[in-house]
Amino acid sequence: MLRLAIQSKGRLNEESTALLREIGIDVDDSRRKFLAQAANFPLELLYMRDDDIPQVVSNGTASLGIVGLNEVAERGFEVQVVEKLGFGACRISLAVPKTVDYDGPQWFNGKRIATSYPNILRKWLQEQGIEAEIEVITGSVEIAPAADIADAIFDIVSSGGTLVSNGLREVEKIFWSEAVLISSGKLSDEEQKVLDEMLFRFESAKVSRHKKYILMNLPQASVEEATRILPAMRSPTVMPLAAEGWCSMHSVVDEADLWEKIQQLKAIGAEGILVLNIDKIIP
Ligand code: PRT
Ligand code: ZN
Repeated sequence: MLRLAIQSKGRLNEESTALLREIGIDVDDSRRKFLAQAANFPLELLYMRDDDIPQVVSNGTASLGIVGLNEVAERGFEVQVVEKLGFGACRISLAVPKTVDYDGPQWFNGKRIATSYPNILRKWLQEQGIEAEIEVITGSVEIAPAADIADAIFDIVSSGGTLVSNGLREVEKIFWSEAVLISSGKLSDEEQKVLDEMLFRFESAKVSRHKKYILMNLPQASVEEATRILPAMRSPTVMPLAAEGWCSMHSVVDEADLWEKIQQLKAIGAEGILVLNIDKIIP
């Protein structure tokens, strides 16, 4: 049985459980127990605050965890980052009141900076040779300058809206984060097998995301051109139609290119184009 620690509530909780569901692991978090077992996979879920996840993984209480890379870097516990999960993207930045005449990192010399990420900040200040005072606060860091607790802040930014609404300006982007799967690095052979199966499924989920299945009727004479437009995984499937000189072509296309490809296909005579969602692709 493999134990995976995930955030019990907060920004990463929903997407962590959605990702597990996407790879076919049934998680029932309706009762929000501290510890819950997946119905159809040898996985046990440990629900906790994100701050504690790096520690429980490093000490082996859980073999795996899903947490922001920011927490991994800040806490400093020894864990392995197994996989980037592609959600929870954010950065940790230095921001100053928008009225400040900011002239580069040296501005921070002698200033007070409020943050919940003192370790990441300290490291950056040292690298830059800046002497500043770090004020550790755990919530509502963005109000620190207005409350005269600090001259600047070092906090998580995603859209930037929170900074703007607090009269702050992002001046240095220092650390980039997203949700990651971490491991204690001390898995038994059996646990490793379960992890390998999860990674295989993650890969399939990643490949299937933003892909569409496309099929159309095509004049036989346009097959070569259409194959250039739709390269597919190996090569598109072409099947004859009852109508002479026509065939049906099936392929997979990136959602981002979909409309451009459809235009190109129509231009070479494609008709009756169907676009379908893909549930899974097993490469
Ligand atoms: O209770 P628990 O300790 O588990 O949760 P928490 O309150 O510590 O964390 P939570 O749920 O807020 O965030 C969990 C993780 O989500 C973080 O550690 C990051 O890895 C990631 N993440 C992604 C974010 C954001 N985006 C984010 N925007 N975490 C926080 N924010 C906050 C930020 O602190 C600031 O207040 O959102 C505000 C900024 O957002 P914008 O969009 O206005 O720039
Ligand atoms: Zn937290």
